Amino acid sequence: MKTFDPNAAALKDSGIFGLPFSIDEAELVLVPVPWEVTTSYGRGTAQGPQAVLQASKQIDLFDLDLGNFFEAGIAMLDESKDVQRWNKEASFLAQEIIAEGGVDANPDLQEIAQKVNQYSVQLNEYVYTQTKNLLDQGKRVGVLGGDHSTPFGAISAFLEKYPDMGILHFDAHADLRDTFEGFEYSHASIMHNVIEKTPLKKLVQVGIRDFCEEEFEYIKKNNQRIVTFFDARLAEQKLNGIQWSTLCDEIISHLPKEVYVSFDIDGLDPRFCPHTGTPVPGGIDLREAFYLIKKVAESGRKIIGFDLNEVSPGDVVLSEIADPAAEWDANVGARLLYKLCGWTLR
Ligand SMILES: [Mn+2]
Repeated sequence: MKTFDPNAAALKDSGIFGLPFSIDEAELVLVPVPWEVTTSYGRGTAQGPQAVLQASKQIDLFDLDLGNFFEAGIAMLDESKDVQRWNKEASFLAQEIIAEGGVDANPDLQEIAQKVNQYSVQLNEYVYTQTKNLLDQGKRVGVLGGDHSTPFGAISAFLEKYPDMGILHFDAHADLRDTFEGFEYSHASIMHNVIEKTPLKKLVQVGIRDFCEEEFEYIKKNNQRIVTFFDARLAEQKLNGIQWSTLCDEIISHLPKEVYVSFDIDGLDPRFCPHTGTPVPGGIDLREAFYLIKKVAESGRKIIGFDLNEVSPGDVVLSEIADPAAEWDANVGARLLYKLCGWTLR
């Protein structure tokens, strides 16, 4: 740290954001999860952590709101070779089901889906164990996906330490499907699994604009635990002259004192994430997202941790990431990741 110059260009062998911290030295540790077994549309988000790591080195560290918060130490674990292998094996199995549009009543496909589910359970245990170990050491933790199924184990671990926490969920999708295409741990079911399998008391969703009627009914049925700010309604209110600041206050009023942020990058306007797996027109602006997160912190609530997922450089090999079109998603993702680290370390 003594020889580290935050104003200089990042060194080649530096860590995330060009920082020099070891895991031991870092107050905040990122857990990369290169996983996209159940993604059904565009692929590439398993390469998200590596692409974000590369893009993160060009970020200027000084932050107008938070100053030199990086000095607390931020580091990212190495990607697990096991997770990389499970992702390959399970993706191969899952593709057969995805190509058929789901398992339906086909017993052969049901058997394959069971195998994929077992891989997902292993993945969840891995993320849970990593997160719990780090939280037990007193560290702050962020998960970097991978698809949106990746943080389930992390959310479970956070809930053990912070049983009264709520989740602020940015997304284009409600992610409340009860198994999707036969996959119990689909990226499209993350919040359904959180509601059904954990004691989470409050889920506050923002930017939602792609959901089925079953999910809409599920939100109504669980209205004590789920509050959804649909993108269409937020956009309408803005068009009627209601300020984003006022809307943020309303969103925040539903959150408890401790807030975990689950950020699916496709919650943003797709111009910020054109290669994400399931982009949807509309959505919130990056500045609006930053402002909402800042207001959460300034409301006296504590951001205790986060995940950032569905950042994708597109279905390219990493050596081609120099392609500016493919680099853009990781560039935005790295900046969003840095802000999330900053408000968590505050
Ligand atoms: Mn999602």
